[in-house]
Amino acid sequence: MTDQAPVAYSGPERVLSGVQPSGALHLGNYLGALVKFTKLQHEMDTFIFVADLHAITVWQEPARLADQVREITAAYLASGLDPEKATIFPQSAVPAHAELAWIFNCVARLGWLDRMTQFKEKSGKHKERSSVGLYTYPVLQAADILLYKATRVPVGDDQRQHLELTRDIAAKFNHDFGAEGYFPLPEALTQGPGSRIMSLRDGSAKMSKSDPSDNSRLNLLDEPDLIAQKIRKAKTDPEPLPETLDELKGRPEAENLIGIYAALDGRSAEQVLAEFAGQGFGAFKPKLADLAVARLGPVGDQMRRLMADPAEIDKVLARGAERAREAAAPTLAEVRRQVGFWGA
Ligand code: AQP
Repeated sequence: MTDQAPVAYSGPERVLSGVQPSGALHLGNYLGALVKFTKLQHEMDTFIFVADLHAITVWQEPARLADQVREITAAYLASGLDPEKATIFPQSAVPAHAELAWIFNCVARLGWLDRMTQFKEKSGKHKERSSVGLYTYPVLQAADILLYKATRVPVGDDQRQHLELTRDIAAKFNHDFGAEGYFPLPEALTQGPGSRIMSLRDGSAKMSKSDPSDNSRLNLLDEPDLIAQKIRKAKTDPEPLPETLDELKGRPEAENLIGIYAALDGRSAEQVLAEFAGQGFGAFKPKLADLAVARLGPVGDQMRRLMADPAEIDKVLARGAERAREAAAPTLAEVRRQVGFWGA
C-alpha cells in the first residue's frame, strides 16, 4: 500500500445498467432506467443486462425465471434499445460477475454494508431470515459495473447509495492492490424528472414491483383502460394545482402526478404547472391518463409482439452474452493476477 494521491482512471466512457426479472415492470422502472438506457446507447458503448443473479436474492419460481428474463428483454427492445448498438445479456450467462463479486466481498467492509438502507427496507423485521445474497447484493452490483469498467450508471434515485458503495470498493481495490487508476469510480446518472416515481396510492412510498397493491403502479403491460382507471383512482387532495413547485411541498401525491406528467411529456414540472395552475384533479387526471396511454400503450403492444417469439429474444440474449463474456474476460484475468491467484 502507498500514500500517493489516487491516479485517475483514463479509460473510455462506458455505460452499464440492468433491471431484475423479479416481477412486472412499471412506470418507475421505465422512466428511471429504460428511457435513460435508450438515450445513452447513442452516446457511448452501452452494456445492459437482465439481473437474474440479483433476482434470486429473494425467491423466484424456477419454472418462470427464464420467461421473466425474456420479458425484461422484450421491455428493453420495446423501449428502443438496439441490440446492434447495446450489448444486452442475462447476468447469469457471464460467470465472471459472480467471480468478481466474491473477490469484492473480500474488499468491502461489513460496516459499509450495514449502512445500506435498501437491505434494511427489503429485509424488514425478519433480517435473520433474509438470504445472505440480499445482504451482499450491492457488492454484486459493484462487480457488474466494474467488470466492464463502466463509468456511467443510469439508475433511479433509490440506487444512489449502492453506487457510492461501488466507488468505495473500486477505490479500496485500486489502493490495496497497488493498482491506482485501474478501476474507474463510476458516476450514478440519477438526474431527470423520472428518477423518483412514487406510488399512486401513497406519495411518500416508491412505486415498486413488490407493492401488494397493483393500483399503486402503472405496469408496462397494463391495457389502456386499466391505465386510465388507475390514474382516476390515484390518491390526490382537494386543492387546485398551484403555480409554483414550492407550493406543491407537503402535497406528495400532487407533486408525484405532476412529476409523472413532466417526465412522460419531456417537460419540466414548472412548465406543466404553468399549463394546469388553478385547475383541479378532475381536469388534470384525464389529461394525464391520455398522455400515459399514448406513451406506454405502444411499449406494451411491442412487448407483447416480441414475447410471442421467444426464440428471437433468445438470439438477442445469446449474442449479447457472447459479447459480454469477451468484454469481461480481460478484466477478470487482470484482477486474478493483481490478487495473486495461482496460474493467473
Ligand atoms: N419508483 C421508481 N422511480 C424511478 N426509478 C425506479 N427504479 C425502480 N423503481 C423506481 C429503477 O428501476 C431500475 C431497475 O430496478 P430493479 O428491478 O433492478 O430494482 P428495484 O429498484 O428493486 O425495483 P422495484 O420495482 O422497486 O422492485 P422492488 O419492489 O423489488 O423493490 C433501477 O435503476 C431502479 O433505480
